[in-house]
Amino acid sequence: MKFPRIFTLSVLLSLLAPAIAAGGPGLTVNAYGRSHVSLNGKWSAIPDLYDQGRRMEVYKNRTPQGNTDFYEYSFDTGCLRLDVPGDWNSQTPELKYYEGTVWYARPFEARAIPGRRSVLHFAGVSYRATVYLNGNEIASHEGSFTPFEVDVTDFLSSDGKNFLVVEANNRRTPDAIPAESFDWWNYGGITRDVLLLDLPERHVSDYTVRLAPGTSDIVEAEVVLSKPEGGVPVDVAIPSLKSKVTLTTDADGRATGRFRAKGLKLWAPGAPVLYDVVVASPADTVTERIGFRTLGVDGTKILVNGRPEFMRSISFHEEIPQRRGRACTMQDAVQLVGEAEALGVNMIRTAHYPQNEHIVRLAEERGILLWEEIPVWQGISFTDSATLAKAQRMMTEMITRDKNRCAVAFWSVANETRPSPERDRFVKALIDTVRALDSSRLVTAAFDNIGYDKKSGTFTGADNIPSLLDVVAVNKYMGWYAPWPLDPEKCVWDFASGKPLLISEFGGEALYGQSGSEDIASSWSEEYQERLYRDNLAMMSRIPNLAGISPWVLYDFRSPFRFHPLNQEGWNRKGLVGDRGDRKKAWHVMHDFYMSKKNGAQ
Ligand code: GCB
Repeated sequence: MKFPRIFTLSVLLSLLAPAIAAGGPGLTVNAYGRSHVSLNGKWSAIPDLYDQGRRMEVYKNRTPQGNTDFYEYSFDTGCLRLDVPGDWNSQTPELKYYEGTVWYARPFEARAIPGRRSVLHFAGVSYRATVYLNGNEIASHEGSFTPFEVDVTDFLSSDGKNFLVVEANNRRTPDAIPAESFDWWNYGGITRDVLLLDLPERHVSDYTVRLAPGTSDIVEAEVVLSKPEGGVPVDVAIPSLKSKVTLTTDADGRATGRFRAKGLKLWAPGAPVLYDVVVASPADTVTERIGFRTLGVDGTKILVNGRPEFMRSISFHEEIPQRRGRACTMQDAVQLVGEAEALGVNMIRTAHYPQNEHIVRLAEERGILLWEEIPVWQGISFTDSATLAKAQRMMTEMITRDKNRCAVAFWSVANETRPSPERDRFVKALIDTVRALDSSRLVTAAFDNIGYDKKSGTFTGADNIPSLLDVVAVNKYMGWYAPWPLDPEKCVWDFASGKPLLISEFGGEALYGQSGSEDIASSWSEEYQERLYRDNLAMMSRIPNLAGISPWVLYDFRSPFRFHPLNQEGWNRKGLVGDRGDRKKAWHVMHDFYMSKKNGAQ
């Protein structure tokens, strides 16, 4: 829910209590495609270790008026300045390990314009955000990796001079998602773009445009207007194909329909085709590049456009290792997606959370499929109904943001969660949420409770969730966390049989440039990692329902509990590429394997 877009003054005054900004219908779909000004750039910042800023009302940004007046803060003189988008950890040494509150502030110019709405769009703030405009608390949001918005039209000052404050807090808590411990850096701050959208009062707030099930040139569209108003004509068109339909809204301001797009070429991995799709109501026109493809499962195969596609995947975190900071710009996306592409992938697992839209859109432009997930990572509070509601909201925000991205093939609901009645209930509820929101994609989850069963002589595991999924994924660290119980060439797998199985993680650590024995894990050598890759690929070739592979991980990444003083120094070294961008020996093993798969090897 966000602020209703029309306020009378009295309603406004009674609503000076904060709104909870959330996703779902409250998000403007395709925010980057709307008329907007960027509020990126240098922001003033005050770290607030003891959380005293609220008591001191720093968000009011007062300046002393008389001789006896003083305030113990200022966003002006000598204030810390931080780049937005950007994490605070990498911008100043004092904040490298900081977990707490930082007050961000900046002025901007904007006036309310009759007939238009001004909407603040935050692409991502880590982890909790409270937003204040001109001294009023106007919104709050929890979750680092999904966007939120607030309509600020009625809060803009009449002289056009506005002061925006964001209280960002990244303290880890047991009820959060992810919870208190996770294997990546807890970057804090306004880590993604901030946009001020300029929308017509009656605008197109949401649309879904995709292929109708079972067809290859029938496009189905659902459009929602910002006001519940019936009888409004809405056009959906693909001008380059000269195809168009005019729909009419129902009383809720919603219109649905289909049209034939003759000559439509499908988007496919490695052969991306995107069309300018125009959605127009009498008051608003929005254009977005959209691709069309079909997805399905046939037994143990994953089908894209009706053809089996083996997933040659890689995972990465939203991190630029060389900068020791969060990836946040299109240039960063070019680096990450480009390095994935060089490996020969047709899919990226964006681990372990929805990554920024630059990454998602670039992957789609380059013809790379995507797996997206929310950070339900290991130790979530499965017994807490508020945590479940949070996960469902994050899922809704992610799907709302990316439902028109044909590159997204998989929504993943959980990573390495251990079976229990509470966990089963939680994950099942999330699966139901995903299916209710989007029936057009494959639902998956990654499991690590698979082991070698001596009695049956197979790798197997018991879990209630896989039967609810379209595609089952397994993280398995043979040769690293688990010793080989038998020769890799002799391993037999029996898990999720009859369904497509992805190995969604495997790997081991190596320090770039370190040579040592290929037989000794504690050599942390490139040779050991290289051998581990060869052994794992040999094992995987014997998994009957294998539908794809996603090694862990593209780049070494920062993780506070990777303590080894010589080999890790705060880095998880499972990267195929080191923290300075050097490709390790195992990179070549994977690259050769993907090239041979690409060229048709079974
Ligand atoms: C996993 C997790 C991943 C970790 C990885 C590791 O299973 O899913 O987030 O980073 O193992 O390196 O241990």
